[in-house]
Amino acid sequence: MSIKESELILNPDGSVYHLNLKPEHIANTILFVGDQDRVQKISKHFDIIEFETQKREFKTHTGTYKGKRLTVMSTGIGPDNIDIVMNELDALVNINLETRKPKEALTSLNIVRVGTSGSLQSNVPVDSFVLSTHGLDLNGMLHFYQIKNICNPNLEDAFIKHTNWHKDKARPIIISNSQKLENLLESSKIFKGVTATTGGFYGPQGRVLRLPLFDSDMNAKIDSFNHNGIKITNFEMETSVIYGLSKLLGHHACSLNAIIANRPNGTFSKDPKQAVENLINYTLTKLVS
Ligand code: R1P
Repeated sequence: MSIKESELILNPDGSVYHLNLKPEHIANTILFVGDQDRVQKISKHFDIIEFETQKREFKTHTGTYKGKRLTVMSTGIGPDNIDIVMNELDALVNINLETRKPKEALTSLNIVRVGTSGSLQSNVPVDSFVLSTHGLDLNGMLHFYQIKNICNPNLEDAFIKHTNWHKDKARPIIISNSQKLENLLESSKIFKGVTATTGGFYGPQGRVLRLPLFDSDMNAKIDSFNHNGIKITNFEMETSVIYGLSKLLGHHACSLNAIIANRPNGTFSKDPKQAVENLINYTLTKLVS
């Protein structure tokens, strides 16, 4: 059965609807950044840029870095955008866009997020890097898919109990990264931990401007979670859904985070641009090592 035009929407030139990409436009290793201005901050290091496009917040550059073909793409902010990015990227490699049928052989992409993030632990300071061993999904988008095989029920139950997670909110899901990519990207210089992914920046991450929170103790409970040494290190807005959809679709994913804020200490990086530049250099060096 071929996938209907309303379900897999293609532009008149045959590219996928939101990303504006055709299969030949992407490399097997793809760097995700939230900010569209960060795409150029990565591709400026490339030997050549062979392709570039942008539609809405989705900006893509493909080229080579020290001979390795790479794509860098901005996802914009949040889990909802990741649903679009992951499904359309997967369609580019695992669906024949002419017959609109899934291909028989699976192509697995390597996806590395190069993001910014807020630390939840006072000993994970601003300007450090965190590699996300797991994504803790506090958002709920993944519940629209069949996620039974990618969950960690024991760890999730421990988190639900510790935080007294309210039954009316989506059940938190904890999804692991790609061990293969962690092995490639880790080093003794960076922190590792569980990254909590929220569907908002203010209330969902415990920030109060004018609106009171549903549970004002939630950040303190997240900070103090410790299950056999597994702790939640940082907040951001994409990792858990990148991990979840990558696992479901058969791709490899790992998230690297430049810590630009420390929530318990109330501090913010004096030079967040430099922190991001340092993480970009770290990531590119690791990818060709
Ligand atoms: C919020 O300011 C945004 O910054 C973080 C969050 O995940 C969210 O997307 O990441 P990026 O800097 O990669 O966008």
